[in-house]
Amino acid sequence: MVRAVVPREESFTSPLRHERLTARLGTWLGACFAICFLTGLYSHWYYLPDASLVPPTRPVWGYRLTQGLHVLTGIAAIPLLLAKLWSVYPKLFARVPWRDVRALALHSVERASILVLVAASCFQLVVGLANSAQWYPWSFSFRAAHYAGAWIAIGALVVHVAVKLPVIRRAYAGPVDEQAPTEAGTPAPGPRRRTLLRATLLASGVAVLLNAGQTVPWLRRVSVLAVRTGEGPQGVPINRSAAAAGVTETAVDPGWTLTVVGRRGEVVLSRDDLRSMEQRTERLPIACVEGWSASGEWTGVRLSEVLDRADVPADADLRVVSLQTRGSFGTTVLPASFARDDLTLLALGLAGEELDLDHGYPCRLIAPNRPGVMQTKWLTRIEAV
Ligand SMILES: Nc1nc2c(c(=O)[nH]1)N[C@H]1C(S)=C(S)[C@@H](COP(=O)(O)O)O[C@H]1N2
Ligand SMILES: [Mo]
Repeated sequence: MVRAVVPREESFTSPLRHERLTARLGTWLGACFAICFLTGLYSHWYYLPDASLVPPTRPVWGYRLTQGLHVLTGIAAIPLLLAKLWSVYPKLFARVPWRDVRALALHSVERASILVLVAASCFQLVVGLANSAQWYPWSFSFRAAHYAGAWIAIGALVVHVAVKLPVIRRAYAGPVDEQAPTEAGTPAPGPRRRTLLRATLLASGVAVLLNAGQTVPWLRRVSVLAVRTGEGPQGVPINRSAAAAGVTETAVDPGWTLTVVGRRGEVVLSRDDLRSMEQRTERLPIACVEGWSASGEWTGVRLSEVLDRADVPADADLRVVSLQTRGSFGTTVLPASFARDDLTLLALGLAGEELDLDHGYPCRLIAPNRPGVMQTKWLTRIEAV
């Protein structure tokens, strides 16, 4: 008989499971989700087509910080979410009030909203983690799906907190462990809820430490789980290599030129032309949307000086085109405020050396406070849009 095998909510008797624990786990999880959501929105800003609302170019490490926080709070959320699901899963077996239509309706709405919350949260964390590992076992657009998932998760979270507010208040009215003695007059044996709460927070902290080295240089040696160690030619990791982008021949062609299209036709610059202009060195980070970041000493020409040579209007946004023949990110749009920033370079060198082929030789874009994915390598053409 089914009844004999399917447990009931009351079948789960661990005294660790309690709204006092669930509420506290929920607070930490909610904080992680809030930071993830806000930093994710910030990142999304860079992809908006609206030219009137352009992200700022300062601080230069802004995107590095927000993207690092985004990925690390997402990682911290995983142990918290697992512990929280463990603390409430007996509710899956709660009795359904079949006979009372009103109660049944309420029950169903509540269940459906929790299903949406749990599904969206799991989806966001799994897909986000896979993306930070550069693993795309799906065919949908990561960015579109992760963005839609974020609104669903955060919307369901707000509803959830509103619905549970009375429970949350009650849960916080006292400490996580009641001091109530058992029948025998002694505290219940076994671990206490406080211990479980601390262990979960510790697990989150360790998970963060094991990954943070991909963006915090002095944690590199601790972060054995980090997908990017921070190693790479000239002290910066490589995202897509020249071979993967299909530029190994075109990029080293001695006849390479950069074409800059301005108001009165185009200006064609060789590498020697660029070399003969004033060379500047700026320390700017590459902050990849996958969560790793690294700072580099880039040397090259100020982009605005090149644009002036070609008579490009000061308020023009630019289309920046690379030699790349395969895959995405070969072309990006650079807003005028970034193009005209004094720190924005057409880099020819990195760490005092000629730019490595995999870092974008012969010439790459590097701008302050900009997602790594938009720091286009192996440039061939720049034009006003
Ligand atoms: N043409 C081109 N430029 C590109 C890419 C690319 O795939 N093609 N990848 C971008 C991404 S996702 C990042 S994070 C940075 C990484 O630069 P690096 O490999 O020099 O560290 O380059 C960006 N520039
Ligand atoms: Mo990236």
